[in-house]
Amino acid sequence: MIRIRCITSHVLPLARNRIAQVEEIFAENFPRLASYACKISELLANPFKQKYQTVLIVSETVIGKVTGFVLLLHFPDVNSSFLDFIAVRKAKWGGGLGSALYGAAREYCEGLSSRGLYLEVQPDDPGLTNGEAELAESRRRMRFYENYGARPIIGTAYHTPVGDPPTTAYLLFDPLNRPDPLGRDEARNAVRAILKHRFGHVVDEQYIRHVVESFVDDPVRFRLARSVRKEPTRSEITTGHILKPMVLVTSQKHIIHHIRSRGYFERPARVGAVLDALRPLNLFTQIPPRRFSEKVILAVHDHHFVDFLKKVCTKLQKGQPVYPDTFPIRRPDRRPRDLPVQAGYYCIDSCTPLYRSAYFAARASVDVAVTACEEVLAGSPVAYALCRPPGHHAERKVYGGFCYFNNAAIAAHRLSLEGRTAVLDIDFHHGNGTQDIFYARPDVLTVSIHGHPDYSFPYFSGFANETGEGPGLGFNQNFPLAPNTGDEAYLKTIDKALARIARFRPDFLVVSMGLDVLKGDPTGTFALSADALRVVGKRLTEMRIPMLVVQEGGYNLRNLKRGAVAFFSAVAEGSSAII
Ligand code: Q9C
Ligand code: ZN
Repeated sequence: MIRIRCITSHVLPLARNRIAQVEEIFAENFPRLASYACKISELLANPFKQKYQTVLIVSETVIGKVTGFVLLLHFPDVNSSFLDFIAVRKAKWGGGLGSALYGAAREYCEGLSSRGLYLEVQPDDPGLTNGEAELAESRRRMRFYENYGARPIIGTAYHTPVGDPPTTAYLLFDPLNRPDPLGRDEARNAVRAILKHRFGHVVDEQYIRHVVESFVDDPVRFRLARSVRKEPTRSEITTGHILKPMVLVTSQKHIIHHIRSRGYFERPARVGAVLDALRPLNLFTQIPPRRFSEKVILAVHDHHFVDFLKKVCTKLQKGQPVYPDTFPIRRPDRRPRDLPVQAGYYCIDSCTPLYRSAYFAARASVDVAVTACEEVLAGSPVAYALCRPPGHHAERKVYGGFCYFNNAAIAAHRLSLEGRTAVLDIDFHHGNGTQDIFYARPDVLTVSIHGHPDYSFPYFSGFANETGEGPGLGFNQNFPLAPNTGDEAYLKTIDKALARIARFRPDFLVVSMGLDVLKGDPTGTFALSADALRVVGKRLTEMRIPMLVVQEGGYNLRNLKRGAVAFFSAVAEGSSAII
């Protein structure tokens, strides 16, 4: 099994590791161009410095050994792409790796609606090659590309030798399955851009003009395929391997967690509803969660609290609940000795009972969030942790509001070790847990938009004057909104919240996403339409920050479906801008 991923960062540890491996493969395949290899990192670092955007696509094994790569340049001004390098590890020739990589490159270009993919190939004509072996190799390559529908452009001077020593190349054009003929001016503009911006160091303006003006046929003429057995069909040439840039993580382990008491709206069917609605849209690569140690939880939660949840749940019989009984109102810091009595010490409400399953489900939910978080660190522009149970009401040493461990805060803390991190909480309810965990920290900005606590759970927090404390002062912002808030007022508030976040200049954005903001939620009082969530999704991508979306609430199944569809269709549309 191989995975194909786009490397879009140059700073994150995983990306750096992949780039280093690409440099090795580069040196192995193109020893004469070794100096170019070290430029890859720089090209990725400044994607808009050149007139083209550099995209590095790698194939890797499940343990992260890079087996091959494609370096792709996209020229937005002429909406055309250029295949700069494609190579695989020497030991890995054959086995379809080349096809998987080239297929991925094509898929990427198609995703950009590129007019076509240009590439240079060594001539496959006897007069222009040295010896039989080279000729055979050139023919093999040409056959490979012809099979995808790529053809050499003929009747131009593109192959005019250039460089020191002079080299000759045929220019191929892969129309990416588009049927319309390639117009002369389109081709001229693309070729000018490629020669000027990619090969400007070896060709001068006179050479460029000579080559560009040699394109006279309109439309451009192509050499007939010499070797194609049959026209490839779309299904044959898509690899099916490339990771969609948006990743979704979820698990089945939450299903055991099913509390049937009245008013407990947080039920297993919520996850299935979201998955059923998203599946046909095919927006995500779904990956299974990995198991993470308790350390990730202990980084944000009190160890006595974690121990309490683990011990009390593990000791329960199946079906036997622990409800908080007595609350330490007069002695808030006095932790009772008896484990079940500690529920009153750690829990903020009377509606979140503990069962045996709660701890196990909560751990699995954390695994989902942290797995998705690792994908963001690996360079995914968007990862969606479809968590259940939710987490944002869980404070450092508090559970409640259907939440046990704070999935979003655990992930945000993990991200904050690699870069500036902001959390935007758009669940209907105030994210008191996330606020509490980062309240004194200036390195993680927390912003929450929610039903005003005068009218809504959690009632005791979420007021506008809670702005952080100590070094964290100014790094928490609440936007409480009145009951019946509609699309217009809500979207204005989103803009304010995003302006605050933009001012913080985060490297990562965690979105605690609750679909209980939609009209008709049994726990919320807003009157939002799904279209509002579409706008929210779009605005978020316009921030151009890699984003981890963590599922929080949302209890009306129809709302969960249409809300997720609206939000993620908009995010998918904008995700290519995130890098
Ligand atoms: N019996 C989330 O959306 N309602 N939690 C309390 C009192 C609690 C919602 C009702 C609503 C919690 C993650
Ligand atoms: Zn909620």
